[in-house]
Amino acid sequence: MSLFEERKQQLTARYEQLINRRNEQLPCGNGIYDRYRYPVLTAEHAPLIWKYDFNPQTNPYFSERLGVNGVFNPGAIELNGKFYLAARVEGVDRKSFFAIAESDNGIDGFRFWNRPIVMPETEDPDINVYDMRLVQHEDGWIYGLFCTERKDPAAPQGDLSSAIAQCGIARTKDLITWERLDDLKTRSPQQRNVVLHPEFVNGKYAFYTRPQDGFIDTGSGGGIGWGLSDSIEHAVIDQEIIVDDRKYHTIKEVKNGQGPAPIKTAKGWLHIAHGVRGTAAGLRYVLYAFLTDLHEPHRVTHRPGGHLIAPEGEERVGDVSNVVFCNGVIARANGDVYIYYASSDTRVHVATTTIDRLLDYVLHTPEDPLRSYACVQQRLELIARNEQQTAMQ
Ligand code: M1P
Repeated sequence: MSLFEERKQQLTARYEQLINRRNEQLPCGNGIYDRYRYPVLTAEHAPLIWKYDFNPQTNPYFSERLGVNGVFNPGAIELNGKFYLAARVEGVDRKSFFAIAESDNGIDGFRFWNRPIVMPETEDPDINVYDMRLVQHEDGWIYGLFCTERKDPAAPQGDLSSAIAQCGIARTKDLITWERLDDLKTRSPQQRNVVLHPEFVNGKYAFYTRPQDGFIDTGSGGGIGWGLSDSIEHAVIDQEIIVDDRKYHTIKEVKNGQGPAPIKTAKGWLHIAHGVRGTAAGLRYVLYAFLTDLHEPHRVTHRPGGHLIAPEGEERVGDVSNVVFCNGVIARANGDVYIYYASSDTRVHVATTTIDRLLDYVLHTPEDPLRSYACVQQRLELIARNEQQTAMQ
C-alpha cells in the first residue's frame, strides 16, 4: 500500500472514531448544570477534505495543505429536532470562518457539513469574521450577527495590530444560503458581542451591544448595552443604554458581553454573558447569568453574584488560556437547555441543564455584595439557616 493510501486510511479511521465517540456526563456537578467528559467540537473535527489534497499525484505524502488551528465560539440553533452549531473555525493562517456542525442529540456526534458557510462580504471586505450569534427572529428569518474585523485605517504606520470591530449581520432560512445586510451602525467606534433580541420591542429590532473605545480596551465604555433600530436591512442605533455595567472587583471588572440571545421564560428573559477580569497571568473570562423583565428586556431583575461557569481542567489551557466564552445556547420546548461554551479559544464543550434549574439559580443566588465583610455576612446567614435546618432533622 502506498504511503498516501496508508495515511489516508489511518486518518479517516481516526476521524470516524472521534465523530462516533459517545460523550459522558460527569458526576457530582454543582446542581446548576452538568459538564461532559469530552469537548463536542475540536480542530480534529474539521473534515479531512477541508485540510488534505486527496490527489496522490499532487500530494504523495497525504500531507495537510490547509490546516485548522481551532474550533470555538459557536452560535447554536435547534431546527426540526436537530442541533446545529455555527462554529468559528480558525485556519492556521489565523483567519476565522463559519461552518455548520450537526448532531442528533446535542452532546456528541457533531459532524461538520461538507462545506463551510460562504458569508458574502459588504463593499468594505471583512478581514476576519467570528463569534456568530444565531437567532430565530419572530419576523421569520434566522439571523447571524457576528464580529467583522478590519484594519484600523487611522493606525500609525507600522502599527499592524490596531483593528476596528463592528457587527456584521446576515440572514438565512436554511443555514446554507446567507444574505448579507449592512453592518450595524452605532455611535461607538468599536462593537463586539452584538446580539439580536428574538422579538420586536415597540415594533423595532432590538439589539444587545457592547460599546467600547478600543479594540481590546473598553476605555470609558463597556457594559452590555441595548438599542433599537427601525430597520434590520440598514440597522442603525441612535441611542444605547447600559443594561449591565462593569463593576470594580467583580468578575466583570475589565469588560463583559452578552452571550447568546436570551431565553424567554415565564419569569423573565434569561441571559448568559461573559465577564472579564485582569490577573497577573492575563485576562480571565468566565460566564455569568442574569434575568431581565419580560416586558422590558433591558431591565435587570435578578443578578446572581459570581460566575456560572469558569474554566476547569483542560479548559484552562489553549491559544488564549483561562477563557470560557459562550455565544450559543439551545433551549428546547421540553425545558432542556444546552449551553455551548468554548474554552481558551480552542475547543467547544456542552453543559446541560433545564430552564427550571437556571431560574432556580438566578432567582435564589444572592447578588455580589461587593465587599469581603458583606460576603462573610452573606455566608454566615446561609450557615445559620443550615444549622437550624440540621437541628430540626
Ligand atoms: O480571547 C477571548 C475572547 O476575546 C474577545 O471577546 P471580548 O470582545 O469580550 O474581549 C473575542 O475575540 C472572543 O472571540 C474571544 O473568545
